[in-house]
Amino acid sequence: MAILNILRYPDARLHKVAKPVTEFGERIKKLVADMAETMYDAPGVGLAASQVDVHEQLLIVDISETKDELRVFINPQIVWASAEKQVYDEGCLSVPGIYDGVERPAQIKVSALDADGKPFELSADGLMAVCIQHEMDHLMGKVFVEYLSPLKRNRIKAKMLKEERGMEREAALRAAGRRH
Ligand code: K1U
Ligand code: ZN
Repeated sequence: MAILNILRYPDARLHKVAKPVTEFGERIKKLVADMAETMYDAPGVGLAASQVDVHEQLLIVDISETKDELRVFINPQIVWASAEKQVYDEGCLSVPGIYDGVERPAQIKVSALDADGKPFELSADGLMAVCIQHEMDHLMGKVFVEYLSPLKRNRIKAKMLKEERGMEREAALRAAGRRH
């Protein structure tokens, strides 16, 4: 298994639209295992393949306290969504440190394939419903900050770019230190 690099907003690759998975086998099993290790290490409660620069329709979720209830959704589709909405303070491993309210349907029914390519349906509410919808947005190239006002989004973008420059400076200093 391996810990994968999580793309950080505003990386343009986060806006790519994922393609359906068409072949099931060892490559998908390894991707799921690597994504799970990456999500638990972060830590997070969900992760979409798009966030690790794999633009295929695969997402994982584990909202359990014990971190032993991993769910895999491949080629997911929302087949029903409630008229009732809920607002949840969402976070994102691609936008670390930022949490803000997003309104979404409170209950959903999703159809998807599991890691073996077997179809299933799941009804979800609460955090599970939030998380699945958030991860499905990633597969469509959408990051949750796009639900926020342009003012908030631009502030977040500026903060993330400043942090990125800081990380690049630190990496350059470390590399220079290794040369001397
Ligand atoms: O980046 C992601 O898509 C994962 C994201 C999922 C999510 C969480 C909350 C609302 C909507 C979507 C995260 O996991 S952010 C981190 C987080 O919420 C968390 C981390 C540790 C323990 C519990 C939650
Ligand atoms: Zn996210």
